Amino acid sequence: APTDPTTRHVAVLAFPFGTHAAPLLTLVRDLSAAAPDAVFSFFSTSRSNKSLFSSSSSSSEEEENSKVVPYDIGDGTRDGSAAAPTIETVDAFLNAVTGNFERGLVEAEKVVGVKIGCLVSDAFFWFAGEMAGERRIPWVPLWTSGPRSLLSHFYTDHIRRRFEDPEHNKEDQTLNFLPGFSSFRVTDLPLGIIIPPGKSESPFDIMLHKMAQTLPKANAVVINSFHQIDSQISTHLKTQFHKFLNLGPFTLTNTKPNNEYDPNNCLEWLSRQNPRSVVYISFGSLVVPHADKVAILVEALKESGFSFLWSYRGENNTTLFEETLNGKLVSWAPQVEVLKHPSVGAFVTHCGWNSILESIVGGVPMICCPFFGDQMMNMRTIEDVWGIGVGVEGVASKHDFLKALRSVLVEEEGKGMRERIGVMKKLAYEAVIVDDNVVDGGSSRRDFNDLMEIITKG
Ligand code: U2F
Repeated sequence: APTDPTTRHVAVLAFPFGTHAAPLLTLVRDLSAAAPDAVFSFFSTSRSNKSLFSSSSSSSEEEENSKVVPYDIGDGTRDGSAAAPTIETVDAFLNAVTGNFERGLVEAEKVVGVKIGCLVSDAFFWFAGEMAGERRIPWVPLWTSGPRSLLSHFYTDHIRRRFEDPEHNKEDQTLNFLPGFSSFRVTDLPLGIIIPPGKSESPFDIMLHKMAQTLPKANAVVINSFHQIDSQISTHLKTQFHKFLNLGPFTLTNTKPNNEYDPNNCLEWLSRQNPRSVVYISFGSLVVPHADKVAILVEALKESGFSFLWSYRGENNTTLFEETLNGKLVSWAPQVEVLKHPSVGAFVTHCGWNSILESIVGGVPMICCPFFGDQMMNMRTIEDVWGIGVGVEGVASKHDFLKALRSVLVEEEGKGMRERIGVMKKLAYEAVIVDDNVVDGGSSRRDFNDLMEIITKG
């Protein structure tokens, strides 16, 4: 079928590490489906593009007609071979990235033959705001974590001033001066907001700090979330930015099916387990838990008798997982579907934002083991604000894990968590309703239409 003639060109700048580029691509595909006359030039590293564009479930014909076109840009290493992200590979990428993106935009304009009219980027890329400013086109940054961590980054300067005051520091470690944060403490803040005494800001910290200062200039700050998940925080952010648009959960708005790639037959295995009897374990795409932590969790699982499905990244230490354990160890699981499966009763997670949303959509309470970044704050939100999980922090013992497993899967507490997460699940589904009788559908649909106005104006 002939495709619509291209009259608009949107450039998209992805952060190629962790689960950042995938939700950005989901958003861009949804935008593309709604704007058939636009071409979206999608910039990421070749490693990131390869995994994103090959794992898509589209047919080759669809791919051919697709108006989302990947462009590879250098990752800051000489041969483009940066492996697993470390502080060094991320810094090398950041050092090279602005020049690489600039050259990429010029190339894409030549290829498409239409000037870029809008810049969509990962929110980390504050400099995309400047690039858009120079071109006098709209800038739309996507924040890939939750609204609370965004709000705390936004107040970086304010928070630093507070905690630099030695009196305040001594007596009061709470964040009660931020709206909706009275039960949060300074130790819950995402990394990079407070710089420990004697240390200086890393390139990553500087990027986050500049992001906080630049986001108010964006035409709209968008997020993979829904307003009702934390309406007080969302409402406050709406007063700070030109527009703050909740567009998710993306696993529900997605115009393409979610990744159901299941090479290890996890879903079939789950279908042979009892309802709500399985513990699903995953620490996301970056975290490799220390072998001691793995051993402790294995011990707790053994003693508890619960069966488990573990998407395992780490040393190949299968001797830990003896045959006596009723569990399945895989290198990849179709997580979105796993969390919707009735056999799954608890999710042991590092508290990455995508995992949290997927757990809410599945209605599965969480056992939280945060490692870095926004994960401490996400854990505190799950435990204290939403009451849909329990935290197992720091140097956890077998006893701590056992207690957490029992509280979610056996005790009365778990029942309350399931009820509360059930309410959130319902709100998530309501946010994405498309109802022909209701003019704009649910809140995330309305916000999406708002975003379309910005994209198609450019
Ligand atoms: C960084 O998070 P991660 O990439 O480590 O973790 P998540 O945000 O939880 O995303 C993991 C995604 O990978 C999918 C899973 C999630 O969508 O469904 N997945 C899967 O499908 N199968 C598997 O076997 C394992 C994973 C960062 F570390 C966090 O702190 C941030 O919150 C996050 C978002 O900015 O990015």
